[in-house]
Amino acid sequence: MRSIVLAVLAALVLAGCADDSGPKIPQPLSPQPTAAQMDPGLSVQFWKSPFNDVSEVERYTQRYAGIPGKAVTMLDFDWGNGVVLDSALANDVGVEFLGAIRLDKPGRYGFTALSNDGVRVMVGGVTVTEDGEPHPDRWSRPGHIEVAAAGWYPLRVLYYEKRGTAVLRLYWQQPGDAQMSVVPAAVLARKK
Ligand SMILES: [Ca+2]
Repeated sequence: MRSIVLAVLAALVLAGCADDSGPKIPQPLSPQPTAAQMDPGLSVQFWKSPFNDVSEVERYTQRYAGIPGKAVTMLDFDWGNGVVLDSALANDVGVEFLGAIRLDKPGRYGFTALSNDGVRVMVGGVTVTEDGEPHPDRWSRPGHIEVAAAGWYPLRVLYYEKRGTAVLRLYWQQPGDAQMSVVPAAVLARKK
């Protein structure tokens, strides 16, 4: 079932009908970091609040200091009814994941997230996909970016869990890929 859904998503991205606002150009990290300047994974901060939209998480990140969590190697989580990461919270928790993603070749990249509840994914300053309202497990509307040069790009993912079950998985489709796949840990890192 999942492979069928992913194939449909891939077709949408390839057809370009998932995003009618034209190519979005992400900005790479400048200067580009060396491997020695990077640690694997993404940094994590939490906020406790009864969020009802991912834009409220955005507002919290700008107004209030978050609670630091343990870094994560990738975004591939199904917490069920349990606690989200090391927040000690199973409900009403917002999360900011910060770091960078390595895009190894120029071209068109598609992104989608399987989430429960809301999610926003930003690559190189571009909001590439978002599904902001509370919802059961579902994929966000796929979006794409046009990458001019290979390298490291800023990655920022906002997420919140309102109540019930919680899921977060980040998928991408690299240039030439036939379908979406989970973004691997090997291309995620953060500055030391
Ligand atoms: Ca939920």
